[in-house]
Amino acid sequence: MANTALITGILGQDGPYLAKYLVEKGYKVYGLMRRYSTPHMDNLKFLGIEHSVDFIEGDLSDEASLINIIKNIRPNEVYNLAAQSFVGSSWDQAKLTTEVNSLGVLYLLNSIKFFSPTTKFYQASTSEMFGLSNDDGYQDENTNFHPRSPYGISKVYAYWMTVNFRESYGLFTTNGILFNHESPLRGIQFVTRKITDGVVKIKLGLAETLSLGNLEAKRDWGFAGDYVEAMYLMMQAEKPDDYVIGSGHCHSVREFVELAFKQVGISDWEKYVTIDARFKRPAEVPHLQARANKAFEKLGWKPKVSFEELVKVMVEADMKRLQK
Ligand code: NAP
Ligand code: F7E
Repeated sequence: MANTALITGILGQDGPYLAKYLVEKGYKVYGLMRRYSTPHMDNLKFLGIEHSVDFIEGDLSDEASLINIIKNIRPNEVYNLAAQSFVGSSWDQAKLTTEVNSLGVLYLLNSIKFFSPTTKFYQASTSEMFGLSNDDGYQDENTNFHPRSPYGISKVYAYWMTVNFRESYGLFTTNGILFNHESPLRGIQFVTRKITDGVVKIKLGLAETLSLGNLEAKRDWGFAGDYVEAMYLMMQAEKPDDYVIGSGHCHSVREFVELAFKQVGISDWEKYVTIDARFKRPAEVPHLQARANKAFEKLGWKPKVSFEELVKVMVEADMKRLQK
């Protein structure tokens, strides 16, 4: 019988990449989505897999909906990708962020514990948990957490709850501590996609300027398609464990902007970029850079798409979309 997987957050960025990856491996994939008046299937359509997923309605803030889903499907694997994932909004919507990102994980873990204890569980943990912690310039599985936003804090709770269900009840639960990963499916609010969309609009004469916040923040950016493979590999490991996933390379927002403009043939980019305090964070995470040696060695995982290729792919995709 085919392996079954439930993916929460199926309509976001990572959900469609993971669904495609698992479908190609022969999995039957269920996708949990909220109730919408009009569901937005664009990301699944972009990858051509909107007909390969069985959709189930549920919400991470509604425990009973999760219990029913786990009880009825009893999937082999649950990938919990659903979240209020935008750091910038988490100060203004701290309660919602906590309910979905922290309590939602507790609800899912309890549903598995009581109704399907052999189900393996993947938690979408994040480099935002490290925040200010940056001992030698890198972060790995031994780095302390010092989150800087309600988002980061909500994910620390979920991280430890995932560890605790493993230690307390012997469940197969694993944390992927993923550093920033992007793609043409990235939400438009996140800085990379905001930049590639804005740069292409300027090139096509559809916009005059691009407003950004802190250009000096540094991130370890990779390609989402590479990172979902790491999620799968963690779930196939003999023993459940927690892994940092990132490229090990770090670039500033400024470098991303410069490269994106260069991609469309604009070198005097400064004259198009304005700084707007509204896009600055009350507390910034200045520098994230992964030391992902554990994943390289134990999972045999390696990222394939470089920073330069990522910028190129994203700019090209926005150009194609906006030229239509
Ligand atoms: P995303 O594009 O924002 O997708 C998140 C998904 O969660 C969306 O489809 C959203 O539904 C869904 N969702 C939100 N609230 C929900 C609720 N109450 N019940 C059910 N579903 C809900 O995020 P992503 O970039 O794919 O990231 C996937 C996961 O990895 C997230 O948990 C994120 O926090 C984490 N993460 C991301 C990165 C990264 O760089 N991308 C790095 C580390 C960790 P709608 O489509 O209706 O909004
Ligand atoms: O910001 C700076 C901003 O919103 C990156 C999520 O997927 O990755 C993501 O969180 C940096 C920050 O991503 C703008 O201050 C400057 O330093 O693209 P972002 P994020 O906050 O790193 C982690 C790993 C996750 O887990 C999250 O779910 O860029 N920045 N100017 C800006 N950021 C935005 N959004 N908009 C600006 O105008």
